[in-house]
Amino acid sequence: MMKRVLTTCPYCGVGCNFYLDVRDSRIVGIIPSKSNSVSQGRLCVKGWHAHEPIQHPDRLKKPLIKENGKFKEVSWDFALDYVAGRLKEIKDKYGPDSLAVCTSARCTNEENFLMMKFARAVLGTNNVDHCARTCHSATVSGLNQSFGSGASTNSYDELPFMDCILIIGSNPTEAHPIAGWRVRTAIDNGAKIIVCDPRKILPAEDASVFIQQFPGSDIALINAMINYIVTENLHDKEFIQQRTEGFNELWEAVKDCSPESVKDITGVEPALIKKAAQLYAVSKKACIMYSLGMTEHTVGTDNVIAMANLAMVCGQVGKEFSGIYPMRGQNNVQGACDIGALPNVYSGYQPVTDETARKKFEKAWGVSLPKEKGLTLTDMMYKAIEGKLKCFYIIGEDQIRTDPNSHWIEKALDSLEFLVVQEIFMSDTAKKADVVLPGASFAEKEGTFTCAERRFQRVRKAIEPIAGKTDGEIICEIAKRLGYAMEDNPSKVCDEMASLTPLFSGVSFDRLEDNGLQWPVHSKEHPGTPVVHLEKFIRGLGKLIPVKHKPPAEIPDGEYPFILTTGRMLFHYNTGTMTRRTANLNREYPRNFVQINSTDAQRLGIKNKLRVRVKTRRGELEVSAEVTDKIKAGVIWMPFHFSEAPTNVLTNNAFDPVCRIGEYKACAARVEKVNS
Ligand SMILES: Nc1nc2c(c(=O)[nH]1)N[C@H]1C(S)=C(S)[C@@H](COP(=O)(O)OP(=O)(O)OC[C@H]3O[C@@H](n4cnc5c(=O)[nH]c(N)nc54)[C@H](O)[C@@H]3O)O[C@H]1N2
Ligand SMILES: Nc1nc2c(c(=O)[nH]1)N[C@H]1C(S)=C(S)[C@@H](COP(=O)(O)OP(=O)(O)OC[C@H]3O[C@@H](n4cnc5c(=O)[nH]c(N)nc54)[C@H](O)[C@@H]3O)O[C@H]1N2
Ligand code: SF4
Ligand SMILES: [Mo]
Repeated sequence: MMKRVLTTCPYCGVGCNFYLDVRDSRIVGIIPSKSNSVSQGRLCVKGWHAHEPIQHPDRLKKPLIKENGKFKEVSWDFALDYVAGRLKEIKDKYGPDSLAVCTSARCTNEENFLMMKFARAVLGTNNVDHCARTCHSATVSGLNQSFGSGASTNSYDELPFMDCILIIGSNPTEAHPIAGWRVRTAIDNGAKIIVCDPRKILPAEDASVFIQQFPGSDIALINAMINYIVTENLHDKEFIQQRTEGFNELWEAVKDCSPESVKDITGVEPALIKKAAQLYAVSKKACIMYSLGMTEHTVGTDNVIAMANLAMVCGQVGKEFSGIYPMRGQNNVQGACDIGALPNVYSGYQPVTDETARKKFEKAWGVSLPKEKGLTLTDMMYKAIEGKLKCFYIIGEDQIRTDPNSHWIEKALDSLEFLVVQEIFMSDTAKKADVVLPGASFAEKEGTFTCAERRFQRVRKAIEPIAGKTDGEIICEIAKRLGYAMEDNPSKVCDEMASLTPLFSGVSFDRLEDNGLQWPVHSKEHPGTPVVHLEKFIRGLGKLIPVKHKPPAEIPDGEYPFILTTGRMLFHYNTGTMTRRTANLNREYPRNFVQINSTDAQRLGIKNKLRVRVKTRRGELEVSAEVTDKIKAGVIWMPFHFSEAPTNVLTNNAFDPVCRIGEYKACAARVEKVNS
């Protein structure tokens, strides 16, 4: 039997669509969708190979329970009874807030909704969070303060028509390739590109201005741009007057921040900052694309606010062909936030502390709900170490490999009384669990993902769940054993989400058949919203908020003289549980490495491809060196996709005080030659 099933890519937040080619219950290939508005017949190399890991022999197929340190296969009934029993026991003994859940941005909206409902209505806690904490939580907290909404303001299809694209802390060619293709088209159409990145990423080759600043100096850089723009009278006075508040306070904070004054902090020539500022300010159609280079800092929230200030001062937001594109990472991280897999909000960002919102959910779910905000993922780890958090139920996230400072995370997980991990592969975090429940991949379920341009798109089932159940069904079965019935049909869960969420009350499966829908979707007739903040910002007036440069939590010194920054590469995806099991992808980059500038390498006697030791105050690793001029002198860079040489033993678990994101993008490190 042959069939082709249209679905959405399980990797990055761009949201490309393709057909899974199924023959006799085996998925044998991928065919891009030409009619999908996001991908328009294109896919990147990961998308083209997305079918390979699905039926890999390493897939988890049976529930596992640990006995005397070893996993034993058990039946579904046994495992689910056991999990439900332990959850109840811990809740009765220590209270509901001794439990926490982590949902998965790799799973569907419907599964995330079920999991946040499970935490709140069944366990009775708001302790629910997911990997957005490590990723774009600064976007949500920053843009929310500036605009009243933390999502992308505009759509991908505007990118090719921009006159100017400011790319800062984002590597679209590798991390969001089909958005990167639109940037390429813009360049071909004559757009001017400004790249601000400690590394010479591909778009920098074609940039009109390439600014290679030190990691962690972005507020100084942006404030200097604003200073120059206002000093040269290039700001949009009408926009500032009519659409924003707080200009005087902002000016007070940036008036002494000239491009010359920030040279030592940023390591950038003032003339380059001026050129970039002028280009962005005077271009008719200009936008900002940013990502983790801005968010993963102890000043992540302030970094995002600084960018929003820049856009508003120049009037480059609130209209078509402008705006701010936070390049959301995971396939469904936008959605996991939107449906309320966060400790402070229900779906559609309705605060749990808002009496009216809470009453609405209590009525719909027939239970009383917790009134206080729950713990962020970051704080769950602290509470585990303090002995206050006893139990953690994690779906599709590998904290040991992906949270900063792995040794500390291991200590936190070891402090728990009970850890459940629902996974498709035996991740390092799953190895620590008391119970491992085998989940189902994107190809085994119905549902929706929401991509980085706020677009709901369908995910469709091509084969039966390999381990017998979808992630959503597993949650519902545990809920049932705890005495609470939840609807598990994905289309009906979507309807329930819509009925409780004004932001996307018009969304239902039947309306997503063609190209999905971009929220806000206020009613069944509403066509969706490609550009937000058009006449006014969601919060009313846009808020200009003064922010000032603060150095990263750890700065270089004699012992640790380099700034280590980390990130991703085209061929691998996060922990690599899937891309490392994809032959053609793993062939390209089978092992970890560190990029180091050639002058630094020469000084230390380090040669290309030879082994070096990278050390920080938290750990050390041996990897090979990639000697290159693409990285700024004084800075080193590592990817984090390799569990055999796990980069996060090095990174710093210092956090942004507002959004609690970790500082993956700047810590102090040393590099030594390994004599062998
Ligand atoms: N191929 C691939 N694609 C992915 C992923 C993947 O693992 N692999 N992961 C997905 C996920 S979860 C996410 S969140 C996105 C992330 O997408 P991106 O944020 O674009 O990816 P990163 O490589 O983490 O970082 C982007 C850039 O920030 C720069 N940078 C480092 N420090 C600083 C700094 O202090 N300031 C500035 N301005 N720039 C800095 C880096 O040099 C890098 O070029 O990608 C998604 N797409
Ligand atoms: N050093 C460093 N570390 C970082 C970052 C960085 O820039 N530098 N970036 C951070 C960012 S932005 C992110 S988003 C995190 C990502 O961190 P994670 O979310 O931990 O990484 P992933 O590899 O995307 O996948 C999580 C797990 O989900 C499983 N999975 C996939 N699909 C499904 C499914 O359908 N069901 C179930 N049950 N499981 C599934 C995979 O097997 C994998 O083990 O990493 C963070 N860590
Ligand atoms: S760009 Fe992102 S969504 Fe598109 S095929 Fe590549 S990984 Fe998948
Ligand atoms: Mo991410």
